[in-house]
Amino acid sequence: MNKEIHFPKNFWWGAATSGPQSEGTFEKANENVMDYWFRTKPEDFFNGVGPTVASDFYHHYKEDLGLLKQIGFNSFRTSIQWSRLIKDLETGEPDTQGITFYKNVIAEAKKLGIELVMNLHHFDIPVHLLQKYGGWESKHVVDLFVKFARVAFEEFGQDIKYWTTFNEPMVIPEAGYLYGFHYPKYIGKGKEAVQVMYNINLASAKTIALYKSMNLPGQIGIILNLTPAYPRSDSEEDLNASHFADDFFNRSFLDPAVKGKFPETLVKVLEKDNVLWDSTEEEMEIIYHNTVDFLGVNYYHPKRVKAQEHPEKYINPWNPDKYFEEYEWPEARMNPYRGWEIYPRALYDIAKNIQDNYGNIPWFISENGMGVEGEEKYKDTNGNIQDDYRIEFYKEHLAWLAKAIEEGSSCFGYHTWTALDCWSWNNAYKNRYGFISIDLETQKRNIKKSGYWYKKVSENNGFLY
Ligand code: BGP
Repeated sequence: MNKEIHFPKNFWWGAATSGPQSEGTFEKANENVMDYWFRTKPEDFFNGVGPTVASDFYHHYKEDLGLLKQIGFNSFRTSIQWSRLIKDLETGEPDTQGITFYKNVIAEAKKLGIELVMNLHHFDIPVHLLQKYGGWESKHVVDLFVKFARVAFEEFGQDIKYWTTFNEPMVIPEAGYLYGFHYPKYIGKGKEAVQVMYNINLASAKTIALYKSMNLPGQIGIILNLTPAYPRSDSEEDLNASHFADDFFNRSFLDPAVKGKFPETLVKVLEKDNVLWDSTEEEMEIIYHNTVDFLGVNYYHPKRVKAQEHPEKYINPWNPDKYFEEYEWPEARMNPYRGWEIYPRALYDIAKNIQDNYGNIPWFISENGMGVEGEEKYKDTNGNIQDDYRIEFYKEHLAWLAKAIEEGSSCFGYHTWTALDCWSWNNAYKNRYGFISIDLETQKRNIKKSGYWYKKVSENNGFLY
């Protein structure tokens, strides 16, 4: 083939991680929901490994940021843990050790010339707020989140130019209230899921309003996992199913974030089924007036959907599965380790959708990656993992992204998941995603083949494909 794949000037090359998945729980002021889940039920985690040490970024941040520089990063996303920054969750009184840690990280990134994107919530609500108020079901928690954001903006707002309010907010109702794979692990709590979805949208808008009122020298956005819902066929039933899945899982956050309002088709269905969120006109105004400056898009795999054959099973209690069903597309190419479909073309479809329907708002890929189990078997004699499969995965995705940019998409960067192998919610260290491997016994870091490859891509702002 040997086509030149090229990206615009100043394109972001980097990766994302999150505080709770990389720092370890050292010296934290409070426990977040994952810390608590692990402490009380370690058997839920792969090989019984929890977030206690994670990649020990807390102690290794200098070395780690140096490694990122070495493999060509010009930008990097991580998150501030609410449970680390804030000591008193009600008053918002900060923890001095927490402030010092994040200040050090920010100063180091600055020294290296790495643009830091700082996210405020990565599934890591302090567990106390879940136990006392029901977490994101509560509007009081929305206001406590804004208090936390204020501390972050006051302390770090002069240095951080790119903020994001939430990472993959849809995962909170989806995984925590509908399908039970994140704590509090509820299954089928549809009405609560809808309220959580609304409250988080409100929290994001209120945080944006606060940020704008503080006249800080930066921008604020949100990170959404966009999962295109491809219908099984062109039949009206399958098309309706894909429309609903898109409304519920993508547009429920994308529309308020960019357009300031929820999709009318979604509101109608929820109203008809009597599960619409509790809201006030004043809140809707806040959402309307506080949209994002830019968007981050996490993409891993698409959804393949068809009409639901047994809607009656999902009426009482109400569940969005009433309107669609996922199915296995016979032509799907799968990542056998993570069980997710690999479908690079979706990046092009996402870019087109943003271009055509969301005013071509500036956006970047904020996560994209391939989790692989048992990577040690690909080690060469120097201990470096030869992850050619990952390079292939990135090339395929980047080629589609480049095509969209050539056709006018406003995408300004590409961040993978992730930089250094890190701990993950229920899979712990089962699937590794990094450019840099970590030996969990010794904490020794080793750059994988993909890391050296990425350095060249960043230097050349492209690659031959
Ligand atoms: C995204 C999350 C990340 C990360 C990634 C990989 O949804 O934002 O936190 O974990 O998925 O998924 P997993 O670790 O479950 O394989």
